[in-house]
Amino acid sequence: MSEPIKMIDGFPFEPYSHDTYTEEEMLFRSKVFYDWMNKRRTVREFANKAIPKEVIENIILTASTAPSGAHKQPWTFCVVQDPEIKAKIRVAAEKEEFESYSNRMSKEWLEDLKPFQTDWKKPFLETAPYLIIVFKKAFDLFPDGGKKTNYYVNESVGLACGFLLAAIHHAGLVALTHTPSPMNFLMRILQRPENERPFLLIPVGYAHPETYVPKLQRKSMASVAEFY
Ligand code: IYR
Repeated sequence: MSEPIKMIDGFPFEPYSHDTYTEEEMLFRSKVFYDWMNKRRTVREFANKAIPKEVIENIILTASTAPSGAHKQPWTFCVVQDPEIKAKIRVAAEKEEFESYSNRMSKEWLEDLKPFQTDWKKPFLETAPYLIIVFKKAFDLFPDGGKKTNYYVNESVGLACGFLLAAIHHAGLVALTHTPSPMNFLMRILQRPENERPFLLIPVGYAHPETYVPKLQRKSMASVAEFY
């Protein structure tokens, strides 16, 4: 049966329905979801184990359900599985990261990163079975060469990345939100069009079986929220 469409000012609208819950169910569901999301951690060591491509596709479809300015969905998710391209990305990223850790980052910044024990070496760019490189589209490009500006691009792509990380966690996989800086080399290696800029590089895979993550404390309710 087709959806009853209502035209408003010449534009089609469809009925919206969604699941609702009793207060008791909401309390339970919100707590279970929080406990489960609270288990997500950034992981830097990956098992060299394959993942079906369809899982990655579902994760990307989930990310692409994020809200965006005027529903322009100003993002491209580039999925790299090819070992040769991964190797190229690693070489270029390590070159920039070596420079950043040696000269570009402040003493305070390096001090703040010590608990995470990061450095310029990025082996995960080759061990993770997939690299998802998220590009933001400042404007849309049309085949006739026309351009149209997008809106709230950083907010939109940031939201999509949040959805992406939640979907990765939901699939039982792990990810790293990696920001080699500067990351223009990704445009060159992946030959992206002129309207795209790299936003985040997200290796995805299974966690290495002997993974340790920094012991972190998340901020309390009182320090992250104000109720008026
Ligand atoms: N981009 C560098 C440095 C780095 C910066 C921050 I802020 C982090 O939270 C982690 C790393 C790197 O990826 O190593």
